[in-house]
Amino acid sequence: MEAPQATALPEEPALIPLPAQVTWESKAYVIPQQNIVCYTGEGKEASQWLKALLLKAGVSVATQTTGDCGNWKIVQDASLEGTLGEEGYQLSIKDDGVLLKAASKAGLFYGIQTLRQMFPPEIENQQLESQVVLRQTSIEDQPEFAWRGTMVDVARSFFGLGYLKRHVDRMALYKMNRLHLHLSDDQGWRIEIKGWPKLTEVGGKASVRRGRAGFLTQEEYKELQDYALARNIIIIPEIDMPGHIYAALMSYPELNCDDYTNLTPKRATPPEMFQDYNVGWSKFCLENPEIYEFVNDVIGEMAEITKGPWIHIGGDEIEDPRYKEFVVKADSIVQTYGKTTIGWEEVSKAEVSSSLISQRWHGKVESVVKDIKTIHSLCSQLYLDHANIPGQENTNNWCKKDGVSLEDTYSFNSDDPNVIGVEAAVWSEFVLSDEMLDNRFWPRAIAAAEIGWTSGEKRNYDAFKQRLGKHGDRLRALDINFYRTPGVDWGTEKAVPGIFSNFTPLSE
Ligand code: TNX
Repeated sequence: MEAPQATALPEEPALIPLPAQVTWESKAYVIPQQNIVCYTGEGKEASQWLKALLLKAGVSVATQTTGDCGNWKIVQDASLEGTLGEEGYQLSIKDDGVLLKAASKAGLFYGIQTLRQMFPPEIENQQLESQVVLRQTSIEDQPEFAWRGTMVDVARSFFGLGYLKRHVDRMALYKMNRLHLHLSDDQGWRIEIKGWPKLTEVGGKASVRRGRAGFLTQEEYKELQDYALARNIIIIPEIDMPGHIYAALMSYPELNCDDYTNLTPKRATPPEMFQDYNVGWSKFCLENPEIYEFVNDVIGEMAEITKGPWIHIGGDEIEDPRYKEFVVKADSIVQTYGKTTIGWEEVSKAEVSSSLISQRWHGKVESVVKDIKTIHSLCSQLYLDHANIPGQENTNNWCKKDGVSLEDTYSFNSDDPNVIGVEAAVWSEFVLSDEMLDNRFWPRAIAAAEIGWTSGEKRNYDAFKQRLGKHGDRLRALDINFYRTPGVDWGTEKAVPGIFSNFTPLSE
């Protein structure tokens, strides 16, 4: 018989993504009133994240750098990369406290996100009043894939700095690390380009029907990027070219051919806005060499303000005899600015550089470049603009008529060594408010986070649903208007004041 415990044993926390290895002990660790956090190496930021978490638990915390001293120890040691990888961590909770180790700041950050999920969900929006009791454990964890992303289409309907920062926070909780912003399309232009100011003066005022217009200034973009980097998330800017470009063609009519022969059919002509949903009808005047000045300037400015190594050039859904020539040139311009190109899978029809990363969305293109690296965004699993359940209003359904279910997202499996990871995309033709975007991403983005992090043999959909349900209170505390997937026990609903206040239903 076990000795009676002074403190009730907390149940095993429902961690998402599921760690590579975890052992739960039948013992508790009660967080004391006085805490000391010690850190080594580059552990300073981690110690600050941890301090913030502990302060919300209502206890007092001091941080110090001198090694092996407190009840919370954070160890950053680059030599752990061999065992833990770049983003992995080791976390142990024992009688004498908590030890977190990683090779990098990223690994430490993830160890802290794991701890965060062990705290009561109220920690997300209020100061705790009762003592926090953790379950003793030892965890060794690292991601399956380096690329665990989401994409937000801010072009059709705009989502600004405030929403994007919240989105970054939510991604970080689930250990996602890439945020791809679809910054331009036929319906709008969303990033300030100083050399071409009309892009935002004109294109920034446009949007899809009933959508929001607007744009990020370069200052806002940088602010978002720093906010994301502090949470181990790299921003990937996409300027979609040579098609999906009407917002630029509207702002600078000289980028069109004479008589607008590059617009076929002429769904709109400058200076008229395009507010519809059609794709594949606009492109640069590809025989006009001046378009390359534009491409060079825009990529140059984006490269200058982007800290991450990638620039996405789009490249989807366009037919033109000069398409391949364009893609090869755009790829080489990106490289001139010291960045690596990403493009939608169509770009791999051209002889692009071997460093280019192809983002697969329909999976039909056979790449001419051997062993091209790919991001898996297959629409049947990861296009979250599709319905959560059959018949959901205001969703796309061209890829899968019945929508993309939570299980569809979860069912990803790949043994292709060229796949570097996964990315869940929300296109915003019909996603016109923050609440609607929340509904499309969550909880399916959590399934995307787990397929990106946890290896295939450890995943089980039923077990995932069980853990996911236990996140209901946390998602509510975070004010996320998540879709209450049937078949998941989301716990008791609590009214969150004001949450639906600016919801505008779409029926006409
Ligand atoms: C295809 S995926 C598109 C987008 C649309 C989306 C709607 C891709 C590269 N292009 O322009 O918004 O379908 O699901």
